[in-house]
Amino acid sequence: MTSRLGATRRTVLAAAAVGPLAATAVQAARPAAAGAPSILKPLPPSRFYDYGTNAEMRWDSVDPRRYLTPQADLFVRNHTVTPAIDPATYALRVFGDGLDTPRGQADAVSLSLRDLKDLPHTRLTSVHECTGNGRSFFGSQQGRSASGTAWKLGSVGTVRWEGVRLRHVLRRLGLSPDAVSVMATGLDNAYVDKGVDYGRVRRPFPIDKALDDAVLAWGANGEDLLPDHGFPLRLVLPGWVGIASIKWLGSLEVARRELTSPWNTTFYRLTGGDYPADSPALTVNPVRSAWELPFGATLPAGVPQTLTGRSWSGAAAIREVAVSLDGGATWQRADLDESAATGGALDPGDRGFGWTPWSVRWPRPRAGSYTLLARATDRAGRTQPDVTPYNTAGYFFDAVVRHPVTVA
Ligand SMILES: Nc1nc2c(c(=O)[nH]1)N[C@H]1C(S)=C(S)[C@@H](COP(=O)(O)O)O[C@H]1N2
Ligand SMILES: [Mo]
Repeated sequence: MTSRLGATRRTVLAAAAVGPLAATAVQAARPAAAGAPSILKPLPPSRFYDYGTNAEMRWDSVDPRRYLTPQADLFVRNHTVTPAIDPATYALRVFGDGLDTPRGQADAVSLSLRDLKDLPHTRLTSVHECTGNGRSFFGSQQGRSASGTAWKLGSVGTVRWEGVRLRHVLRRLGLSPDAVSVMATGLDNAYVDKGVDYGRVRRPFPIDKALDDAVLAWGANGEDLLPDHGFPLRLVLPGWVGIASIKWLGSLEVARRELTSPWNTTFYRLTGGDYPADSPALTVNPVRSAWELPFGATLPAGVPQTLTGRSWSGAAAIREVAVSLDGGATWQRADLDESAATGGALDPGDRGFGWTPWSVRWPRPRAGSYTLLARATDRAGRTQPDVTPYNTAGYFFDAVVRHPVTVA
């Protein structure tokens, strides 16, 4: 251990010493050709809804026996286009007055993938989810549509990330006790919307999160990250809104003052509806549930069924899932597969948590139309409501979703 840490220290110090030099060699992502697809991986219609720059996992394509979401099936949310980044010349730049030796952008410490992989490795399983997951139900279930990608419930997955704890990196570089805020910036193109150039996708987060469970991840489920999911390195802020987990991580600024970007001052806040004019930037994801069935699925009459689904929360593991097969007239407890969520699928030392698979028996379904409901409660005591208060951007739809099926 000491020799490894010793080597690491030398590497990082060497990197720091050549900071300005290395910084000039930092690869900007290769700009994508005009008309290039935003998403590079295949999006077969049997497994995805394709929205152009975004793609949603179909819950009816989820294999109930598989706990983690394969990268090939994971939703994609791109503000612009997946960039091509050469891992050999890639470097993460770290700067700011929150380092104990303050550094400007021009003399940022430059860390190669090798430098990062020489630090202690960590694995952490977490639910990865877009803030707008479920947005379409504001319109279809509550009669008031919100603007933005009309996700059903599939902009979510559970991933076992591999990387290094951000706290190891910051401690190794030397962190000022006065540091309060970290800004993560991606290497993808600047985000331009309705003629406004917002610059590169970036979002600040508190130093407490950085020192708690933030991970700089180069791997997912035992593979390198796919280009669409942030290759060669992304930030992961477990349990937080997807936008917090910046892909293609280019730089981290560590500061002694609160940093801001449009992604925490303008976007990703609850506004409109009954919300006050100002509300805090969104952080921890709410509780949600999905059935592993198509909407409008047809089930055979008289044949005993085992229906499956999953529930998840950004704050804690799931404690209980109540399900109704008759539109809410009667409720029962689903059988939770907690071994998968809290033990079985995880390595020792993995402090994270993923979603909780569950199942319910339907012994003798009779012909007719039915509405399936699932309402989860997490171990932090949060329960899915019947109605989610409206907000203009359609974030955090966490109400119980009415899932229609036909038995015939
Ligand atoms: N650099 C960068 N990071 C980003 C984004 C982006 O467009 N650019 N999208 C964010 C959003 S809104 C979400 S929900 C997640 C999606 O991650 P995924 O595409 O790997 O599923 O990445 C976040 N990180
Ligand atoms: Mo998102």
